[in-house]
Amino acid sequence: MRILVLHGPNLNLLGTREPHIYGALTLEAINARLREYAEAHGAELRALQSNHEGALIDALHEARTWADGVIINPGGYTHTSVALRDAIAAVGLPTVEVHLSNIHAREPFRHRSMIASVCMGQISGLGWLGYRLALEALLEHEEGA
Ligand code: CA2
Repeated sequence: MRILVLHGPNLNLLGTREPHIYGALTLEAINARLREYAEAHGAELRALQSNHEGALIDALHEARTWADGVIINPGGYTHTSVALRDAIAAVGLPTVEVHLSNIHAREPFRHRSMIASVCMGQISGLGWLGYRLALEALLEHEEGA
């Protein structure tokens, strides 16, 4: 199974500030843990972080040619991007939305996700573990397919 992990804007700053909200791990450390878990389960993982909406959309389009599933933390685009939502829906790959923080326990503008309804599910508030649980969910989903 091949999985695309997409990290949206500002997530390249992980581990450098706001650890009380987003945890102390860097993005590289999260990707390394995920990759290790994927390999132990016979899956291949490709990770990309971008601060640009179009680059995230291009990566989703390209994933149609090689990926079996997508894990996405769209960062701030979660709450604003119809274009990202359309791309996820158009590509049609099983997709899990992940947030490090609990978006439902934060400011009201974070409570709405534009992409949740086109995803298999949403994991929010469990820190880096959310990514691993998303991976587990995609592996299970593939097995049941
Ligand atoms: O909780 C999450 O994972 C979010 O997707 C993170 C986004 C935020 O806009 C969403 O509402 C929830 C923000 C990412 C910012 O990442 C930073 C990391 C370290 C330092 C500063 C920002």
